[in-house]
Amino acid sequence: MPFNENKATEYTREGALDPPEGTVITPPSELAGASTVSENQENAKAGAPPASGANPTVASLDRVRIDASGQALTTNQGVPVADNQNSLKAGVRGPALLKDFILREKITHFDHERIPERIVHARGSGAHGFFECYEPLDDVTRASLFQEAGKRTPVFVRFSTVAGERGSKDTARDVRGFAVKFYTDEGNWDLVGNNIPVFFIQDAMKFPDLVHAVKPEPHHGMPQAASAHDTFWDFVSLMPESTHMLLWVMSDRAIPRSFRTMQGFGVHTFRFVNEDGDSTFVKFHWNPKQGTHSQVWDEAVKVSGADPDFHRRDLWEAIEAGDFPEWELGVQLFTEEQAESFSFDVLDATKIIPEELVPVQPIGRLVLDRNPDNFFAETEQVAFCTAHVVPGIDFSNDPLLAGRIHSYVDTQLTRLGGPNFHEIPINASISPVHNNQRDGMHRQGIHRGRVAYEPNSLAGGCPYQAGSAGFVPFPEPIEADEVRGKPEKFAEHFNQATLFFNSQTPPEQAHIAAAFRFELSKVTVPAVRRRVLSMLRNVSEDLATQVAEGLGMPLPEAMPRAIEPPTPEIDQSPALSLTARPGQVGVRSRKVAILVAPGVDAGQVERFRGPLLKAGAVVRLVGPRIGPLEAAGREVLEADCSLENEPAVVFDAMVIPGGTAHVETLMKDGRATEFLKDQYRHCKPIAVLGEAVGLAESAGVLRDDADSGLFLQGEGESSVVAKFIEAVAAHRHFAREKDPPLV
Ligand code: HDD
Repeated sequence: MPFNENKATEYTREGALDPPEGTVITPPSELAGASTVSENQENAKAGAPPASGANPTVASLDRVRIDASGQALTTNQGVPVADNQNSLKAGVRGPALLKDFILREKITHFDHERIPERIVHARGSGAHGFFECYEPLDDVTRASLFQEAGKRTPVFVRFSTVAGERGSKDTARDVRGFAVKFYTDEGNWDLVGNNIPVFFIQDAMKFPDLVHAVKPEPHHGMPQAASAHDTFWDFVSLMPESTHMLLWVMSDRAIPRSFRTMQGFGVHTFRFVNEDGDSTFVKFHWNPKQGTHSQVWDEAVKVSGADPDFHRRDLWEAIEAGDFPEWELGVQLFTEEQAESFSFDVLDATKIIPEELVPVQPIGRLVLDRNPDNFFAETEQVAFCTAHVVPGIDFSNDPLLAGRIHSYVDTQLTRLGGPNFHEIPINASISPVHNNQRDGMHRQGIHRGRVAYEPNSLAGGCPYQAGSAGFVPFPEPIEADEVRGKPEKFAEHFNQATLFFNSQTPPEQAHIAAAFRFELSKVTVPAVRRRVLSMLRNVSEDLATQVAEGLGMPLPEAMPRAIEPPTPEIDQSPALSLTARPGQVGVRSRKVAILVAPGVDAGQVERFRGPLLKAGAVVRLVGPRIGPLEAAGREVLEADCSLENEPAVVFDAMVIPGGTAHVETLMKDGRATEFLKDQYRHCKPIAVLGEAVGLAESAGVLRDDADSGLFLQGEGESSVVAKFIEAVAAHRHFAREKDPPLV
């Protein structure tokens, strides 16, 4: 039984919000014991907490879960506290006494509550789940998680932004981290990736420079969570290897709609190693079943004010609602010989392997089905390290990866306070840990016996070396001189940037140009802007011209190339466009606003609300204020939120029903017009019915036949609902987009 069995009802059970003094709350009766992850999933969907023992990480975390229901307050030493309001004084108006150990313990603990935030990826959100293998992969890897069809391995996943501090906003233009800790039965494997398959730099030697350049400028600490400033663009424009990554970061990939709607990538080339010791190169891809969807820039900017926790909330709410996000893990498998034949180097993290050259094979799925109990204990203390690999998975010689193998373990020493961070419950392996490492700050394990060395005879030689059953590094033959340098193919920086740009749809290309224009318009030094333009000339004349025009600058000479570029294998790869993965979930968990004011046509509200809810959308009635309001037929509706507390940007689509008095009220409320304008500008589906068409006209929202997301009454209501739902599933309707925006 999970120790915190009251968690599921802590917000709802009787008396939870205002317990009378001295109440003892009886825990809910035991859950009928579920024993598999899937039974647990069913439980979770039915609103019940997962049963213990089903998911090994749940069981190991149960040991440390704490539930204070029905318990008296104590000190950290377990001493019951009689009075938690008043410090101990010499007389009620007299001085506080030093011997008040209860006050001192409380304040001292509080004074030390914070730990250093992650140097990068400080802001993030995590969830528990499992990975399920589709088919045995024993021909290529001996990694235990890939040995059986249907085998489930528990995971903890953390998504993050990179540049912003821990308290910054979710919707910054930035790369997103996608880090997965697999608790395999042969140790922990951390696949620490991003939502973009390439990186800014080729060698870890440049990582501190990159991060110093993108972080707030050191003299005044600005800007927060933004790359739109001089030092970032100064650095990257002097590092042409960053060009390809810049194209991705200026694309809509860097402003995802949700963590649930982004891909993930292991970025580097890794190795799979099988039982016979044969190696196959592998690249990892996570593809969301929810589809790949992004925001538009104006929306991302506004969301960061309306709800800085937008992505965190979205992930949390979807999991709480039982709408578990899912990704398919795909691999690109290739040999050394194939790698050599490519026009680029597979050890260069600024390059992808186009899917046309090596297809992505699906090998399993990842499901996130449980929110953490405690943000600090789990999401903050989780320590991902690229050095954490398991038998069957090994590194390549990517020089960026090499630096990472060192950096992640190293950084945890400062962040988590010493070498025993592996014992923090969220980091602990579920397979047994036995070695002769001892002591250090905050050691939890109590090792028995007098032997802490190997070889030994006094402990029968235990723990003994596992030999070939253990991790055996792939014996790559190497004969080389020590040298600081780079292979020849690393010198080509523009071919894949061009491939990426040419593979985007016209709206995506327009967004990339607008993003460069915005970012560079924040750069104050003209020479830096010029240098970026000179880089872009090597990517696309069209892109460079658009950005130069947007900045009011002439086009400079193209940046000299280090080498004559090899002929690329392909010049288009449709998989690189976000539209390649529309997703399979329809409108599930999309947020739809129905604007309501007194006198609204309640029939129209219901005609939309019912089918949308049935299709799995989240529907909110948004009124001038929250609470009850009388609809046209005297029916009372309840507004869940207001134009003030949930502005348009937090919704995916909107409906404005008819009703004379209701429309008159909305016409007089500038926030309603603004709501509609934002939905329109952000290319979201809109249905405007009856008298509300007048509101749309006065807002400048006009019918356009090319616009598949705009319904201005006309088409007969019954078909409008079905078409609107289809339009919500399609997400954005860029045919209406203009730069600058019309509305
Ligand atoms: Fe890194 C965190 C991903 C290059 C050094 N990195 C961090 C996280 C992710 C990535 C997702 C957050 C993990 C979490 O949620 O706790 N990093 C990447 C990717 C890279 C990359 C995909 C390139 C392919 N990183 C990179 C280099 C270095 C680092 C080249 C250093 C040489 N990264 C770190 C770090 C962090 C980190 C300083 C900060 C906090 C942490 O590790 O635990 O060690």
